[in-house]
Formats: sequence, structure tokens, C-alpha cells
Amino acid sequence: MVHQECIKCKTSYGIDEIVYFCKKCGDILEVKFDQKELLEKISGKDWKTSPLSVWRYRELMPIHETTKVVTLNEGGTGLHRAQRLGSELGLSNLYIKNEGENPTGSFKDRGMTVGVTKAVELGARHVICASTGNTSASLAAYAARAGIKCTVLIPSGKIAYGKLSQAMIHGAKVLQVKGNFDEALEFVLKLAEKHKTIYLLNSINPFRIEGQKSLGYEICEQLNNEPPDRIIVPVGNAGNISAIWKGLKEFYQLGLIKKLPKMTGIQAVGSAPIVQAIKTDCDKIIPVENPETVATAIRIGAPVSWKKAVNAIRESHGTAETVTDEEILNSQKLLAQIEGIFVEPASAASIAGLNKLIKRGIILEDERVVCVTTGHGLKDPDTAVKMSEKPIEVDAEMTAIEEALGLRNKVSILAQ
Ligand code: AN7
Repeated sequence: MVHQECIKCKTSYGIDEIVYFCKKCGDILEVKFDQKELLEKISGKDWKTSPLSVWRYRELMPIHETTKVVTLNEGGTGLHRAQRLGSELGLSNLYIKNEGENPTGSFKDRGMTVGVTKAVELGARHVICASTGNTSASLAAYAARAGIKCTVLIPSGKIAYGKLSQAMIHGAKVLQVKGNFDEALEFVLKLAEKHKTIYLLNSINPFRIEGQKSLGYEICEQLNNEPPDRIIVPVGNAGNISAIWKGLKEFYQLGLIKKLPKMTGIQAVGSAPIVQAIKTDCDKIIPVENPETVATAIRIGAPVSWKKAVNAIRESHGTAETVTDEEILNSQKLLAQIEGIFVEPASAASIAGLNKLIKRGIILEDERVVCVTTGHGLKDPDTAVKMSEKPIEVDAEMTAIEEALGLRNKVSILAQ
């Protein structure tokens, strides 16, 4: 039977029990399916009959059959062959899985459609999260869709404007905590513990991870069930890389794919506790007290799902790498300018990481690589404007416009 299970001591909890940490050992939980039951559920099922989306995989989601789902058509994002970027970086088979194409502009929607559906199934009337921006934007939208109350705690000053505007317009109660994301998360964990009517939807909630695992399924299906050699993911709180790995492993266990990609996590230099743990082969992370990076989405010093992420990277024989703010911004610009894909800085960390790993000789020219770009560029317009060529102000006159475009001389020569 499908159940929630502690990742450490394996204590089991029902899927209708509201529990965020193991009551015995305090570790985090994951949803576990019975292998046989899953095989029965999907046997004879033709995946191709419904469109590529999170709910194409309904049988693989821990939601009761009769439950009405809360959806805005999430998932089914493009997997774009990036030939020009590939040859620029020295790779012949590069793909971009562009999660900015989701309803609220980030991969978080995959988790929220399942998480908020679960909340409604459990009878919750009030949902909450702490967020660096995208989680709050997504939760606010899905809570609005479900007609339930939403509260979000964000670090003051440091969240991108696009994301803040989303949380606000969807009617969430927005609290700007005078502190960083990690402090905000501590408060929501305590709030959910203390006030049982508030349902917590950070990625500590294993139902969110279930929705996000569809990202792994989709990559496989978009490549005709021949997974890439490597998937590169920006890492913050570490839910996404863990979720993708869970999805890939399930597809493998179901016999749908024959090999597993190397999971590769990228963090910003100023907030890289997971990279540190991987590089020093350590079994614990050392939280970063004051995380800093231009990629505010991944400005997280104490990732709650670090253990799952470290497992995913080690089990898959992948790796982890840091990138500087400068490398992130250069990659964001490059992707926008030679592939036409506009992503937010955190997302560009995957491209910056790829570049670095190719230069270091860790990724070879013939590897098939998928970079996940996690959020849309319009989430953070300020950063994009700051780093781009400024608009040229001109008089409303043809001659001035031609002059600005360098067309003035040619025209006058022709006119003579
Ligand atoms: C664009 O919104 O944590 O490693 O509170 O918005 O699963 O945390 C955002 C994370 C990568 C990192 N890219 O994913 C939040 C939040 C973007 C993001 C991440 C985030 P996780």
C-alpha cells in the first residue's frame, strides 16, 4: 500500500496522516509505493493517450481515485534541443528542460498541484509556506484556485519583484520576515506544528515531491525513454533534484527505462552547503549562516532536503559544483541571446555549472545532457535590465532613429 516513510528509520505513516517529520527519529519523509501495486496500476496503460503533464501520471500520484484535482495545466514543458548553446560550450547533445513554461512560471507548480490537491483532500482550509519567491507565487495561485486561505513568509528585501507580485495579486497574506529564508522556514515549521489547521507546503511535504517527480518522467518520455547521461539542476532547498531522481528511479523500477542519468547539482558559491558535503565526502552538511547570491531563488543556507539530494547525487554517480554570480549572469545572457530562452538567474546556474564541468573535463563532448531551467526570466526583470544594454532614447523623428541605428549615412548617399 502506498504510504509515507521515514528516510532513515523507515517508520511508516498513512497517506492521510498529517506529519512532516518522523515522530520516532525526526528525519524527513518520502512517499513509497508498493512495487507490485504500481505495476498493476500502470499495466496496459497507454501513457500517450493523455497529454504530457503532471496528471498524465495520476496512477503514480498518492491521491485517491475519486479526488478532484486542483490544476492549472502544469507540466508538459518543452525539452528544447540547444544546438547553438551546445556548440558554444563544446557539447553535441544538449537539451534544456524549460520549467519557466509552467502556469506560474516555475517548476514549483508540479508540486503545488499535487500538494494543494492533497490539502483539499485532507480538508485543510489554510496553507502556508516559507519561500525565496517561486514557492509563494505558486502556492498563492493554487490556493486561489482551490478557494482556500494562503499565507507566505518571505525574506524581506531579497525576493524578485515578479514573484512578489504574483503572491500579492493571488491574494495571499504576505509576511516579510526580517531575516533570511532559513529563518522564515523555521517559523513556518513551528507554526504548522503549533496550529494543526494550517497545512505546510514547503518541499519538506512529501506530496509536493511527488508532483515534482513528474519532471523526471517527462524528460524520459520526451527522449523516447532513452534518458540522458546527465541531468543538471540548480539546487536550493534540494527538493527538486531529489524529486527528479525519485521519478527516474520509479521509471527504472517499472522497467520503462534501462539506465539512470547522473544527477548533478549546482549551487551558488555563497550558498553551497550541499556542494561542500559532496566535495568533502561528508555525511552531514554545514549550514551557511548568511547565504548570498544574485540568484535569490537559491539563496538558502540550510537546505531541508539535503539528505535526499546528497543520496541522489551519490547513488547516481553524479556530482555537485559551485558557480559564481558572474558565471550565473553570463550564462543567463548567453542562453537568452543564442537560444531565445529567458530564464531567471537561479535557473542559469545549471548552464553555468555545465560550462564549468566541461572546462574541467568532467563532462565530455559526447555526453547527452539535460539542463533544467527552473524559472522564467520575467520573475526577476530587475536583474535582466541591470545587466543588459540600455535602451537608446531618441527624438521622435525619422532622422534621429536612423542615426541611432547607424542607417543615416547610407540613406543620405542613396538620396543624392
Ligand atoms: C527558480 O521558492 O526554494 O532545490 O522558496 O525558485 O527544490 O529548492 C525556490 C527554489 C531553483 C531550487 N530554481 O529548488 C522557493 C524556493 C528556482 C527556484 C530552486 C528554486 P529546490
